[in-house]
Amino acid sequence: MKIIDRLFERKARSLAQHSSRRSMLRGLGGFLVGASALPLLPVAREASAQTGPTTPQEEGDQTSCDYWRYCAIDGFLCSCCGGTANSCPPGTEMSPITWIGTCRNPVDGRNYVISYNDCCGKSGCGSCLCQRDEGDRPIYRSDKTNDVNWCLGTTSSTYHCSSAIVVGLAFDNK
Ligand code: ABN
Repeated sequence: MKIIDRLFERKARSLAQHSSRRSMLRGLGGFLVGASALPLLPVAREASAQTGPTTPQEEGDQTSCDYWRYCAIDGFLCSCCGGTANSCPPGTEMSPITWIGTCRNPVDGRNYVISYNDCCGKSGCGSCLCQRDEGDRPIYRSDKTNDVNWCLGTTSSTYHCSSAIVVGLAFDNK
């Protein structure tokens, strides 16, 4: 038993001699700096993006042409055709080619970039035709042109309806 006691005593003394308050503070400082850098990691930024500015507080009737996201739309509202403002009706395919608008959300007063994705693969929905055209530009600015069938890159080029997806906050133009 004495041998074990002596061994522990020697270890404890050695530890006390070779560690100082300063080195302990250095270690603690390093830990705190490391912990504060965690939110900068891509995984943390991705997680906050999912609950961040791309999911604004909003209200309104998505089946009404007056709904704030439709400020630059021209087409049948997918939310009247079995889909939603964010999704295509069953049996149709969302076009990867879009046109872009900037609309003011009345709830928070901020401007958001909206991607208008046509839904394709069925004949024209025929309900809730909505034409608002804010910021619509001729075809030479194709990213801002709404009066075009954007069913490109899809299995079928037949237009059915248009969705309106919030993709992010717009830069302030001051
Ligand atoms: N982008 C909506 C649309 C589709 C077909 C024709 C005109 C407009």
